[in-house]
Amino acid sequence: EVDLSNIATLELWNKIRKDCESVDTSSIQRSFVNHVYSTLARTPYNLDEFGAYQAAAHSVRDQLIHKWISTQQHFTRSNPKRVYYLSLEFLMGRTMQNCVINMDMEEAYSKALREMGLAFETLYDQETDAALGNGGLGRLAACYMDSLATLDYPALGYGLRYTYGIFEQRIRNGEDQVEYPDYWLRFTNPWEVARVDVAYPVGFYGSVHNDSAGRAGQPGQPAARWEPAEFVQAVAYDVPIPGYDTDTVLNIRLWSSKPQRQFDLSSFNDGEYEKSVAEKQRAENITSVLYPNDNTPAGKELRLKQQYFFVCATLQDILRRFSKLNLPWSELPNKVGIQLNDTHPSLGIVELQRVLVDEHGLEWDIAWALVQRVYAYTNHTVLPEALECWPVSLMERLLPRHMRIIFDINLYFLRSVEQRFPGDYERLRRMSIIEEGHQQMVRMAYLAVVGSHTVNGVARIHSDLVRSKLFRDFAEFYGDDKFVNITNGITPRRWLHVANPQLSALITKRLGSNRWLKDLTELSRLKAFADDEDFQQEWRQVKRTRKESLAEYIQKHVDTAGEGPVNSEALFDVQVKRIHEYKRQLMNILGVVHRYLRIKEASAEERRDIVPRVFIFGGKAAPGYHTAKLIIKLINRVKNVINADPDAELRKLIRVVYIPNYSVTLAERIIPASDISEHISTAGTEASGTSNMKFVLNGGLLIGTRDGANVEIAEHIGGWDLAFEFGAKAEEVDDLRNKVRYLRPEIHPAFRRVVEAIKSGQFGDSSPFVNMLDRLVSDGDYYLITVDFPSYPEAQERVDAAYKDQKKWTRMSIENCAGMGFFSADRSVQDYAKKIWGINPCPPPPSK
Ligand code: T68
Repeated sequence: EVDLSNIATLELWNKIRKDCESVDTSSIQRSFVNHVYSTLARTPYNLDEFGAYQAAAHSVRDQLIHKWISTQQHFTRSNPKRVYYLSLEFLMGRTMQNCVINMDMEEAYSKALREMGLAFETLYDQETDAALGNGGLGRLAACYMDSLATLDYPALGYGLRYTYGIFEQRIRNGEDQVEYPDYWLRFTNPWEVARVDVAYPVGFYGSVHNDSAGRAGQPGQPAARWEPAEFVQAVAYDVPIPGYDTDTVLNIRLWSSKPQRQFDLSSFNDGEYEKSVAEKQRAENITSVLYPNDNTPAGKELRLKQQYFFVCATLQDILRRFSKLNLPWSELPNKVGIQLNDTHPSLGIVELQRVLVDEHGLEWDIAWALVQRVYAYTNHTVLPEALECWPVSLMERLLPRHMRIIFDINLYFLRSVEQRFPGDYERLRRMSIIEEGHQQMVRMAYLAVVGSHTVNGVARIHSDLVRSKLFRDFAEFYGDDKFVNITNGITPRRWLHVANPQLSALITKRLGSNRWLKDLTELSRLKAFADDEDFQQEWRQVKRTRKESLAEYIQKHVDTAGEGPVNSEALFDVQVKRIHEYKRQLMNILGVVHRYLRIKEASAEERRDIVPRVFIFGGKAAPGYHTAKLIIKLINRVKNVINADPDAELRKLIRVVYIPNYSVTLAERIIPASDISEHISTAGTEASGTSNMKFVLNGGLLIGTRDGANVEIAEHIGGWDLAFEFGAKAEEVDDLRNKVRYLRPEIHPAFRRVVEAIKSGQFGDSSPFVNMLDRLVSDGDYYLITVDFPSYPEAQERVDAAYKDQKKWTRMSIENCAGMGFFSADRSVQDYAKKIWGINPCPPPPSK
């Protein structure tokens, strides 16, 4: 222990710390040089760009950690109610640039390093993405942490520190996805702080011992003792998250699994060396890899282990913090709010009940009332196949005590339902947390609903479906108030200021300040300039610059088989997102074929009228999702044929690009370069979408269905006149599905022609695709591609027409951007804070 009783000693500490926090030029230079020598053991003579990045990163990290410690101390002293955001995914992307911008140190670093012969900005590209997420759900968690920090909320993120993030995608033979491991920690990660001092045991398997009355798990006498058969350690790694223009730095705590002991000494001494090491392997397996499925549950034992490992460690951490306050348990919901990012962490509900009842001796009902007041659940999908269910048999083996608790939760719950609806057994069957069948299953979404005080969807249309369809019986039982909407949002710092500095600067110049970065509704003032000629020109110039830069990236990094550079004068049409049947990339590529066939047969005169287009695709398919991989193959086949068409004039009018390994960092390059982006899911299937917001914020227009957040985006920008809408409405979908399935309506000739062209072998051997295409025209068109197809090319024609009038197009682009204020993640987290968490900002005291 440091002896701080002497005032002089304390003052010395404070003075030195103040020095360390200084970010004047010479302090930055000192810190940088110090890291080059003592962290990296290098010198200016052997320092490459990556080394320079590492030294700079360590120097920035030092700054971050000071503010982070101050924030955490401030929270501890102020002791507000905190919210814990539990997510199995955080899709962070890169950190350094975001960090120096949020902390307002970019210029200082730039200047300091320039004097030393280094261009700070070029070092950003050396950083590997932290890609511990699949798609929208993981990126949403990252955006929310940025906003929570910016608004000084007392929040803490919890997640898993996977050794391997989302796989790296490469395209083999110019057409097929192959997956490579993403070993992102190869060169260590400067943005985390290993907390070997923060570790908890986590148990699995084993048996449950009845209490003395021999009625463990029985109503009225539920306490029992669980004796796990296997233990691992959860070790904390902390990731500091700086807010923008504030001293608040929040924390994301990621758990890594380690063995209880390095190896089993007794087997070691018995000469069983391999066995002694195997235990270490088994433990480390738990957080080894992120499951690469989006909108489909994995159903694997290891995934369930991950989920329990996560909530068990997290709750020990949260309850340890609470216990330091010496408050009665009744205070728990006044100090702790837990947000479940989908059902993935919903075992936390059961775990908290278990800890309260079995370990702290609370009565069942008292404990359960507390649990329900602590938890809230965000639903991200209504697709039935995407809802998590676990076999009771698996749960019983891995978590025997939890399984009994779930049965009890269900029993009490169904009794209360029966009281309201006596004798309605059909209702009990529908609402049971346990699904009966040849294999009993635990419905995690129902567990999450029953164990939470509030359930939210992520866009208005989605929340309506959650209330009226997915959880209809529950809304009837609990009342509508339990089900709320919080429309998703994105952080304008990363998605405009960092990703598109050119547009950010233009907006700031025109608005006269950068206040919009903290209050995005300020953008509405741009509307006044939508027709301003000078402004329009500058606006177009930014888009041109970004398109040229993307064209350059494609030329350098995407295998274009000698096709030459893409024409950055063409209209850039982008669809980048996870590949899924409901997102209908298949419809997009069929539309591309349709356009290609039309151009092929067009006369020279007709061709003069055609707007040149570059179709840009990107996205990963879950490795086990056959149809998604087939769609990637088809896109690439079509691409290869179109781009190699012997008709050079045609090639000027249409071009297809598949950008491999779509990621946060690639999104930051691609999104600012888009003229039009595609959000074309079957109405009622995309919960929200968040890239749609990113595209529009960057002045891109939308082509889309009335689905997810598209609906609200259209409202906020001033109606569907400012975007390109087509397709069936959500209310029509059920009926259309029945029609397609049973009555087989006439298939549109244009669609038939496209399918015939593919089947004829025009895009190579068609045998891999025949099944997929035949299903569409028989009874397998679940996502209604044949139904929406005729109106899709028609909407694309409206896009072309609008693009020809560049003044009109630019006005639309400006008005689109001006309407995006509502879609800031700042607004979303404020909604959560008010409607769900009941927490207030806890800003740091002004620094002396
Ligand atoms: C997405 N969901 C929604 N899931 O599809 C999207 N799933 O509409 C929405 O905007 C976004 O969430 C944010 O609310 C996902 O991204 C997953 O990635 C996922 C991961 C594991 C298991 C299931």
